[in-house]
Amino acid sequence: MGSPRVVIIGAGIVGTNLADELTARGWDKITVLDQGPLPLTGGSTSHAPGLVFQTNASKTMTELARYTVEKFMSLDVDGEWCFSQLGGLEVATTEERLADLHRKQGWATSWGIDGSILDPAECAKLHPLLDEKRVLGGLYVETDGLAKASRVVVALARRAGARGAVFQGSTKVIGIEHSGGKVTGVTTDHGVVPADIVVSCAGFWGPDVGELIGMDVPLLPLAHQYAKTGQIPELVGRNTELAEAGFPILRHQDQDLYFREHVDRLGIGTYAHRPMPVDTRGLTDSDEISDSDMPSMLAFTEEDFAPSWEQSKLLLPCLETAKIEHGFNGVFSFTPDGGPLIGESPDIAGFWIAEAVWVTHSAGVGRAVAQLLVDGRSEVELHGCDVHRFEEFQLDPDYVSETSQQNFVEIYDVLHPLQPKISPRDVRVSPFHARQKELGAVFLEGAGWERPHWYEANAHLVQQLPTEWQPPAREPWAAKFHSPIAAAEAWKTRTSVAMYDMTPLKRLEISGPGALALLERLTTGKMDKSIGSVTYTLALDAVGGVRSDLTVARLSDNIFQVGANGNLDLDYFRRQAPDDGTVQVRDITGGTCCIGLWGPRARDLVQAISRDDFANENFKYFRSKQVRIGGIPVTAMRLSYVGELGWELYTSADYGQRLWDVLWAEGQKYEVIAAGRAAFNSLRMEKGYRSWGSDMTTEHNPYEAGLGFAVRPQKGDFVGRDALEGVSDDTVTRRLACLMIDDRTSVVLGHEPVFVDGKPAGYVTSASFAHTVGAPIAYAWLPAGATVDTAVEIEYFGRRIPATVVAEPLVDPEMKKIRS
Ligand code: FAD
Ligand code: THG
Repeated sequence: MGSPRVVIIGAGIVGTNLADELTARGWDKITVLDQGPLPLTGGSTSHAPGLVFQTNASKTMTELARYTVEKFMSLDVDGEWCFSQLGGLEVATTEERLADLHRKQGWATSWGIDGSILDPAECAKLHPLLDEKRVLGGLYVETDGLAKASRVVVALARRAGARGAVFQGSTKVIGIEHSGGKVTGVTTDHGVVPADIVVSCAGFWGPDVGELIGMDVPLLPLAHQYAKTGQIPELVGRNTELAEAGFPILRHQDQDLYFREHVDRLGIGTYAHRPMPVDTRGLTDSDEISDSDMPSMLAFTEEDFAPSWEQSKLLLPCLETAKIEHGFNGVFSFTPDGGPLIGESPDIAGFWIAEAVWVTHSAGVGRAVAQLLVDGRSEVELHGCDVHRFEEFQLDPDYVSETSQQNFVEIYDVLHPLQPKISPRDVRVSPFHARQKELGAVFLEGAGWERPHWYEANAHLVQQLPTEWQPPAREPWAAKFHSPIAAAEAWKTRTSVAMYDMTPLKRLEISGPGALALLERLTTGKMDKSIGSVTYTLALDAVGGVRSDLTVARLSDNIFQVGANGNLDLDYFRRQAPDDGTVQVRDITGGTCCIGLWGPRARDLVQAISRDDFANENFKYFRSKQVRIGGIPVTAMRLSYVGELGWELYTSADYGQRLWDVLWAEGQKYEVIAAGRAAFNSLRMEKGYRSWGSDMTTEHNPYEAGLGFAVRPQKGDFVGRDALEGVSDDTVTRRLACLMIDDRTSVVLGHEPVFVDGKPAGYVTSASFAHTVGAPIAYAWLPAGATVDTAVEIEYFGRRIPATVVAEPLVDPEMKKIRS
């Protein structure tokens, strides 16, 4: 048998890392093709200055970077270094940035990277070219440094070559061959190369290669300026030609700048200029490459650099007498959300991409893709990197262009976790949108949907809040994109009744004679139940990691409605469905809509305008029914993510506004309100309900996540079942724990490190003010030993906030309200 034949398109830092990682796993039929000459192909890697700052808000990205450092540290070419661990220094020149560096230092701690906040004198001591007076402080990460990208590709090509991989330059892929929905090889300008698997690592040419096979690759090539100065007297004699640099790599994000040494010169990179989209059709042809002329290097536009040059001189006064000697506009990839793009074509099996990857994450991505191909699963959790995370409209080239340019502009900005997208907006609106606007909804965007976070129409309720419901004032950061109106909306939900727009919740219809069998195989719960049953269940991966949590409603023998978490679920069910026509998987989100009608008075309200029976005996918890409400056909499901009596009311989009209106009109007798996501998120946490993607991912098994109750091994075989044999609540070593903040006022936001006995022990996944109990709470991953009543500390902007592990759920643990 042997290993499959793999063609890798692109011999940049991603393609060579992948070849290395695959051959390390014993795959020996690897061919790496590049249109440019080897080893320097003229792609982005050929001139990358190679700064590696590992710390990122994303745990995954930080882990990919950490592995890259570790791997590159172990490489050399004839004794010459591939990674120089000079340390990384990010300086602050504004109070806002200094605070943000504290927040970032928290992320470093959360993800297991050592970082420290330095005062100006310490910064200047590490990097004496800095003007100490301009700097308020810095974040120093000792393990950051410089990757010598052009040498790494040589080291890796040699190693992979020695293990059998073939590297072939000056060979352009001009077609992808496939038959029967499977890839069979590539066509090049020198003929066909057969393959069982093709991985495009074509960098910013990704969309062009994708087009060969009709696959959307949502990235935008953008130019980014990099310049080298002439000789700097202060650097003369400091660095050898080999070492190149001695000071830490440096970032000055307040001015969108970064710096490194090139022996006795300085290199300056800037993102302060206008976004400059690049059309790959206009680039230098790959067979005419030289050091100064290659497709990824465009002519320097000096006027764009001028303000950055002035700012550089202010931070590094030694530049005042220096000149720019050489500059260029270098090309690399940007994406709508800044993440990389990894995944297999939805249509042609065996065609993969790994693109929009920085040098910083390249080895991590190479390993992840190799693991996906060889083992079917990457050890680093990848949902934020999966190309199928995007909704269909997000693949449109104009959308990709606009949002990727926005990402370029914001690359070093201090961004709040709730920061709203500015454009495009109003891409997807629910049928209730007009009514929501009338009620003064404050919308934030998610997956293109306009989602009310709170309603200004409820402002008057804040004055009516009973004392115990009055929320404490928030410090400015936690107060951003938040309103005390959320407290009033939470109060009304728990004491009266509220309408929540659940339309953006991803909904799939899985139907056909094979639907039941598919769901039985892919989920942890029993699916062969009566019509009208609703099941909360999990989809696991092969090793028992949680790939999603779902609700499955059986609407008829062969029709199931699945409440899901996002496009990855759709992609998964589509791929897993048999291709014999016995199962149809349809995304019904946009054609339908949903109102969550929740609160103690929900039944009274809905019963008043329906002839169907909503009494507890006849409409039990976790059941669904086809009903009519105010004359509108509705699929009602009795469940509630906010943990109250009530229903999710689904109807087709055309009836949506009418359904809202009839509920609203009758609801006036019951003091109904419209409520938004700020309250929603708080209520779901109080009730102990997890949010997939933040609280748990494939990294965690159900027992660790507190979801063991949803696993039914006795039902028979399903994906992940065997892997969980012997695992239980008692065997896990870490757990998602609920924390309550002791001072009852300090709200944290997520990703903060948690300390047990003064040592970093875990991190916050989601957090909110729990209005019903009158205290901020947080969920956090902690060692299993941190049981109820354990005292912990959460670090927030450098401050330690005492908190305590509490028993959950905090609200209605006996399910009295929700089942009444
Ligand atoms: P590339 O190196 O571009 O490789 C893709 C390869 O695919 C190319 O060799 C190309 O010839 C080949 N190819 C494309 N189409 C075909 C085809 N049809 N047939 C055959 N071959 C094909 N990142 C950092 O982490 N730190 C930094 O400090 C940093 N600084 C940067 C500064 C500048 C000025 C620029 C431009 C980028 C910088 N980057 C940095 C980003 C980094 O350089 C890139 O993200 C990275 O090099 C991309 O690697 P890659 O292998 O995906 O792409
Ligand atoms: N509604 C619907 N589908 C969904 C969500 C939703 N799918 C995705 C996401 N949200 C899933 N998350 C949850 C989390 C908890 C519950 C429902 C959806 C829930 N849990 C009960 C509990 O833990 O007590 C389950 C009880 C049981 O299994 O009987 O209700 O919001 N449609």
